Amino acid sequence: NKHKPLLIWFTGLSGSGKSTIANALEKALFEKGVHTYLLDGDNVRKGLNNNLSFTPEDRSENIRRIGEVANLMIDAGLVVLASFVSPYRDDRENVKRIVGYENFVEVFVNTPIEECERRDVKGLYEKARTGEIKNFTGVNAPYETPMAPDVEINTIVISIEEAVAMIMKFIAKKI
Ligand code: GGZ
Repeated sequence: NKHKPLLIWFTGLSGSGKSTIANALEKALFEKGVHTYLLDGDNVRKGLNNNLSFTPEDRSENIRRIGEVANLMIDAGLVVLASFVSPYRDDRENVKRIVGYENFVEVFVNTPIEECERRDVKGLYEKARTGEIKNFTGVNAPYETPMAPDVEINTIVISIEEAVAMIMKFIAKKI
């Protein structure tokens, strides 16, 4: 099955649903015979970027390296999905420049922080509130919302299936 390479970049708060949607999208793409690779905290921050923390500088370096890795994967012809908080506009813009504007799709998973905190899947918001975790995005570190995302998803009102369909529709003409 022939298709063009692409980077689908998911940005949003911890617990917003980025990885859940990215995983569901990857499955849908696989079923269409598209070759994908999903980059996320689990496979990047534990390996390549295991020397990086959550200071603004380290987050920028985290995102820069992910952009460069995604660019190599694009060279290899893959449709790359990347799921990272990526709270800084400049860092996301830098990734876009690295892979080329035509190869970049930005998906903003815009779930309100109240909902992310209510879910608190990993108990991290609780730890951030008590001060056990410093620099936690949305609590004591900033999140700069995308100005013009290609797709925007609020998981309070949009199901995973609907989110996948929205992204599929947007990328159909690109891959
Ligand atoms: C934000 C943090 C932090 C801090 C640990 N701030 O819900 P999660 O657990 O699985 O997703 C979050 C993940 C964020 O890593 P990223 O590489 O995506 O961040 S960035 O793009 O900003 O570099 C969360 C966990 O790691 N986590 N500490 N202080 N999220």
